[in-house]
Amino acid sequence: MSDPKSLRHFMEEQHPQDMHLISLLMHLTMAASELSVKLASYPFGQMNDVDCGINVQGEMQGPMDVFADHRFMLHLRASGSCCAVISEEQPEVVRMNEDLGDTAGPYIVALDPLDGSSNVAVNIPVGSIFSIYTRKDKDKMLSNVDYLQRGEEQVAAGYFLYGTTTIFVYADAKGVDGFTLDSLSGEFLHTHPGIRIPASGSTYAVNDGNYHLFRRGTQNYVRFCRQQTELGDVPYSARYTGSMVADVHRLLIRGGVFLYPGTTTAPAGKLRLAYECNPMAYIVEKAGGLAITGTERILGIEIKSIHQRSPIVIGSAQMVMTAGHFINPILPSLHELHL
Ligand code: AHM
Ligand code: MG
Repeated sequence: MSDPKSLRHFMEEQHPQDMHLISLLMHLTMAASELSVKLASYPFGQMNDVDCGINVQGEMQGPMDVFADHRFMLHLRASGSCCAVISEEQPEVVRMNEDLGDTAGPYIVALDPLDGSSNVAVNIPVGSIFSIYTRKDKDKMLSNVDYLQRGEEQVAAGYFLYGTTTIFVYADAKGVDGFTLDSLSGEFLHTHPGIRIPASGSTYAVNDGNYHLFRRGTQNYVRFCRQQTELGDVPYSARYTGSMVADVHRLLIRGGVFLYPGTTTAPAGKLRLAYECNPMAYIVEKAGGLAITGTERILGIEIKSIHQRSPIVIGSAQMVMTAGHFINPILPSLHELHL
């Protein structure tokens, strides 16, 4: 078997005309490599919940959140390919060169620099998630028309998973591919070509502690997952890490479903549309899966604000449809959802 090709080689073959996209990805991977080194040497037992401030969602920022946001911002600026960034850690859109009339690059990036960061202190995998959009009109000043694009308008999306190895999963119109960081060469190598999600799986991931806050349909689905068959088998195992990237990566490779539903106290759930739900939905759908709110397809949602939240059910298409029918008995068919 020949040696796996590098990410740069892969991108130059796939998108030979798009130097901006290649530059953007190379800079995103540089930030992720730095983050993986920093995470691996993070002082054991030191809490990431040393208070560094509160972000716009009212959540505490730890040192690693701040570091991750800083490194991604720095590299996105250096790429020269990105005119604006939406980050979980920034209250407003960051325009890369507003003073010069927003001339930096054609792409807009939505970013969760360090997802699941409360897991850092207990050595559980965390991740980074991003979406890439094209600005609508390079001759006009940037505006909400550029920032608030529906998920189906993404040109690419990806995540980095800092686990036993650092993995990069990248999706665009051509499909979904996985790359593993080779710590000797510092390169991301093409180790998972053409990822396709299994149509079904044997795990479900949900924060069961919220069960009593779920609506009736969601509770019924969770009970369905827990129940025994007539033969006494238990068809599903529960798997939930508190890091969406780790949970979604598992289901992308092995099949399964992940839910972060709305609750009676938080009807829109917890996860943010722009930089958590939309990129994950894009990746999973490009791999043959599905992502819905419970009532509609995530990628079709009209987005009204950059930090908007959305409920999500994502994973193997059959399992998502089953969950969807518990949550909303009149859910359209798979075919209609994709229209
Ligand atoms: P974060 O971006 O502040 O880290 O929050 C997102 C994370 C997801 O990775 C994960 O699925 C979810 O929050 C877990 O939330 P909970 O602890 O409520 O189950
Ligand atoms: Mg997050």
